[in-house]
Amino acid sequence: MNHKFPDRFLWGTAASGPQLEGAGSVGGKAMTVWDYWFLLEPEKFYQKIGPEVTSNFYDQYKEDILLMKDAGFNSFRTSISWARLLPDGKTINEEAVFFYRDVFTSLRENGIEPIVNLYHFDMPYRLYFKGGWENPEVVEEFKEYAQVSFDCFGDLVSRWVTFNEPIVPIEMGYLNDKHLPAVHNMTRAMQAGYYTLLAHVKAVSAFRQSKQQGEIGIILNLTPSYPKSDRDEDKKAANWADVLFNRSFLDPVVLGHYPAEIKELIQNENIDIQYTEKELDLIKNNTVDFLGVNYYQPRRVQASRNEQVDSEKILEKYFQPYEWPKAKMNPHRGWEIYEKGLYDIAINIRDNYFNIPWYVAENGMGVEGEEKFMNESGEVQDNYRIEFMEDHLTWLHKGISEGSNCFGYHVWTFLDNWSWLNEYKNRYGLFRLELETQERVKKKSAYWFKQLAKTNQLP
Ligand code: BGP
Repeated sequence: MNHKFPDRFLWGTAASGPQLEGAGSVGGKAMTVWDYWFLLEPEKFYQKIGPEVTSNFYDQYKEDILLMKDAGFNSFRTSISWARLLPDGKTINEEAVFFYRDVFTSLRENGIEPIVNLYHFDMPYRLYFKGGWENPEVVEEFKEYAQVSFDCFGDLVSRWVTFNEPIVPIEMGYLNDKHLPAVHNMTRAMQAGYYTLLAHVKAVSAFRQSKQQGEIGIILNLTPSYPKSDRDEDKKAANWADVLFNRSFLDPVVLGHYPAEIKELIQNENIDIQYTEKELDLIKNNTVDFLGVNYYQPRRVQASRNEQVDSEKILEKYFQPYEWPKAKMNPHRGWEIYEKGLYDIAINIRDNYFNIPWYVAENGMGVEGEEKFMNESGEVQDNYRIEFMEDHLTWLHKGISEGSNCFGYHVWTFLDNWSWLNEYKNRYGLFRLELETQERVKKKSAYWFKQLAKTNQLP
């Protein structure tokens, strides 16, 4: 079968400011919640490496953009830092404006389209202390930050993104202890989730009102939920997982309203959250132009076994994870690899979300201990990563050939970067980062990707 992709397909790479930039306390940047957490509890970080330096893109972006060009990328989706652009929330940091303008200009000069995201888990520290996404004032501040970004960079950016994976800080910070505030509280989770959505919607509305050129969207991590069996209880459980982890953002941003089950959950559990009808109208009238999708792994779900769960773990009443015996696991990271999930997403968007234009905003393979795959000249022979991309792209291609409106694929990531929970343990890059020297070394997958982008088809 001919695996040719549509004309003008974006072959890109994805990254985020806080994971790539470094310069954590340089260039006028204020602290983010991650800088703060690392200062406070460095022992919580796996390798005790904080976000201060990361991959030093701040100093090396010119060389890095040439590497991207050389690898055949025609698109780069990254994020700008709220704490860098508006360190005190009001005054625009001119150094940040210069830096980002120069990055976007250099990308364009090298034939790479910047897709710019405003928020990638990096809450400014001063706003965290105001209650973060639980405080409606933070929503207003986000709207202003979005407006400043459009004003400063609108001539260089034609695709904007409000949030990356908005559900993740909610799940990890309010139902888990992997992001701050590290609590287990369903009511707070729902409130913070709602205000995150409102912040997104207000940024979209500001974008439309200021008659910006270009388009605006959001990036969601979609995890198709597959039931353990055809039994109704398991199918119902899978639906709950889908509603909570996918549709709680997907439906409002594309369809303009929440799924009915969210109301049911709020009533069942007596969850008291603040909202107004006017805000719901704003949600209805500010849907996105396009969708970015991050896909790594699916969710396998079964009906809950326990009716009685403590209030910290309400969701266990609705569904429980299930280990599918046939799952193919990434032996180097522990996540399931299920390529067909990307096809299922493509068809779901086609059939249930107006076939909205969408692109893969992240897909990639994290590997621990990649040094062992190095050849004599120090080049990582990452055949497993090539196979991973090839298999996912084969299913994506099938989705596109059946009419799904996907316009690009972005691999996570260009260069090994710092990660929230594991720092540099799992390497994802098509280029290796030598931590001690900051040297960038091409991996085998970078050669493969170049060929793919050049021919616009799978080999
Ligand atoms: C996504 C995030 C990225 C990135 C990636 C890999 O959810 O948007 O920021 O980190 O996952 O995950 P990890 O770094 O935890 O292996």
